[in-house]
Amino acid sequence: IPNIYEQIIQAKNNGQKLLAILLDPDKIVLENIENLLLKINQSPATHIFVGGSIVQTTILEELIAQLKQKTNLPVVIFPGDPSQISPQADAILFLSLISGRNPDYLIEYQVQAAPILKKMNLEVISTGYILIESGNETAVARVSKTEPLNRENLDLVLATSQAGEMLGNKLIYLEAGSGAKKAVPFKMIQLISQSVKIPVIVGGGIVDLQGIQNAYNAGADLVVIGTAFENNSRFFES
Ligand code: 1GP
Repeated sequence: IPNIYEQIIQAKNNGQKLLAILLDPDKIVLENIENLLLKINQSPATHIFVGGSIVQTTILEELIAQLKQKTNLPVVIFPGDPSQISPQADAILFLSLISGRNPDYLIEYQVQAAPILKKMNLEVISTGYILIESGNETAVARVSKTEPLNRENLDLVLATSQAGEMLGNKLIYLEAGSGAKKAVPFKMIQLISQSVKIPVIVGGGIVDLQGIQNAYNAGADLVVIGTAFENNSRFFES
């Protein structure tokens, strides 16, 4: 079976668009998990991302175990920090927050995580993670203590994405931040997806099906939906 990154590349080559539901372990009530799993299985999602800026609960392992048992979707860790690594998942986005200038999120956490990941079978997918200004302060900006890139400054986002690709990242993630007021601009997605060869993930502040479609039309290969599905498990039925 092809690994998760190979599947993403194959989908990109075939023009097939991907969709990830982001589950924040802090916001999941395990008692309601059956209903959640049902909604996920009925949804068009192709991936489940698990993680958050700060995860305080201990349900991470139980949540991933349930997801692995009761869905067929690949479970990908989208970590806020090295405490969110679990050997039960299929892969991890090995993020470097390249829009910011906080060394902890550029290299320190990666140094801490590397020996842990070496002992596991998790597929490691290096990802250039780029935070875009979104009209409100999001948890990523607050927790990482970094400034998002100006949403008008296409040149800087472009140079950052290109640098991310040249550094060997396998994915570029354009992130407006969870609960963003404004999603990543159409023109920005268009420019970046035309300018780098690697797949582009887009997320943050997408609240309806049209928003997902717009991101795809602009060239996004994978769209991430967190808050909208969290608030309404029938989101994909609308
Ligand atoms: C956050 O991109 C994801 O990392 C999803 O954001 O919660 O706004 O959908 P939302």
